[in-house]
Amino acid sequence: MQKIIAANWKMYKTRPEAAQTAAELALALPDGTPHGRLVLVFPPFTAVDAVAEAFTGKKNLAVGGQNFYPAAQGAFTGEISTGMLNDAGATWVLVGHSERRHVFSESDELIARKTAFALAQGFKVMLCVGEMLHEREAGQLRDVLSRQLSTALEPLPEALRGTLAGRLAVAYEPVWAIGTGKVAGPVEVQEAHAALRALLADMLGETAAELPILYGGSVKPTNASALVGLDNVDGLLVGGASLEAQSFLQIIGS
Ligand code: G2H
Repeated sequence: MQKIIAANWKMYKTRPEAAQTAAELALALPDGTPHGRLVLVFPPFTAVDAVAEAFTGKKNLAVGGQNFYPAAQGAFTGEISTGMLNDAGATWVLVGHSERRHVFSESDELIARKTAFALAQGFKVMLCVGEMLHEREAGQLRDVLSRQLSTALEPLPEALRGTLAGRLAVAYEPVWAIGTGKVAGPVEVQEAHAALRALLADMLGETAAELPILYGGSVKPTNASALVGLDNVDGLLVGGASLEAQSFLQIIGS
């Protein structure tokens, strides 16, 4: 399975700043990526086209949208459609990021609609899941992951389920480790990733083995190698440490 190293630029970078960082990444990766990894960048909407342009013709570099509304078009002020993201050059979307769940109150039900809609529109989906600190401390890790995965994946029509290999990745991001500098330890990460793999197998059968499960939450150049070397860790989703090209390149090569 191809490992994925993804950058979530959140609400950082103007269009020129994003274009500059994307150009630095493209220049540093002229003949593909280390170990044939897929490198994804999720810029702010205003920079999706600029990053896509910088990545044109580059092997294993792709662009995604951080958010969208699950309708073709309509009176949804402030929202963006998958068609618009497609126009701008995006091929992936993030769904269920903890900041969408907790800052913008996105429900499991909306996340399920977004997952099905994006897949039906031909997008590749990175579905983010993860527990809050009080849930982990209450021993609810598996229940939370199970609820988040099953509400998003079980309603998928049979026709879509057969197409998920190469089109669905899961990112495990423990909420207590996001942007806090706290990284989940190897035992905690392996426990969660093994649980996710087993839950995916229950829901999707053999396809589960083909779905990358990424770790996200305070990934840095100094901890990336250890994280990506763990069982069932098939890549990394990186926020703060992806904003500088050199730092992200170190993580890509880790
Ligand atoms: C988690 C992560 C990227 P950071 O949100 O999605 O951000 O690496 O800054 O914790």
